[in-house]
Amino acid sequence: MARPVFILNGPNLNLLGKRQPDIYGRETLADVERDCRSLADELGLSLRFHQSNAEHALIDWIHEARETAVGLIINAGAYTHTSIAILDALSTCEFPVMEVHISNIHKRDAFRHHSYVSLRADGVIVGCGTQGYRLALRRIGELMPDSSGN
Ligand code: CA2
Repeated sequence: MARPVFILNGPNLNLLGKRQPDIYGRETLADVERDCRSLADELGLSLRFHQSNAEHALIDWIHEARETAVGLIINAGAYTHTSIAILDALSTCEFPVMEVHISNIHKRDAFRHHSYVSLRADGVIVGCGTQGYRLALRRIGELMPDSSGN
């Protein structure tokens, strides 16, 4: 079985497509997962896709990923701006880490401008809507050791 790419989603992202469509769009998290799975098949990658509102659950999945995964994509939600614990967990990972935000956090409240996750992320995609997850997945594909990408 191929080693997977983990896609982790933090607090309130289970509400995607159900509230604030002006900021986060109309796609649900299930739509995002479906589209990522279809792209992963195309790229020959296997996927683990999770969401939790609990910081410790995200940290436990990062620990699992560090033993089993080839890459990780994370939208840590509001924990992005607060969680040194998530940064510490990500800092133990040796594979590519991509950070995704659906909205452009730099166009929003000042407290969203700083990201602890960015201190470890190899790449950051903001403001591209839910397409950002697929862009991040393509980037992880490019960074695979047997890929011809940069
Ligand atoms: O833009 C993003 O992806 C964020 O990570 C989303 C977080 C926010 O705290 C970050 O600053 C930026 C919030 C996730 C809440 O998601 C919802 C989705 C639909 C309806 C309500 C909340």
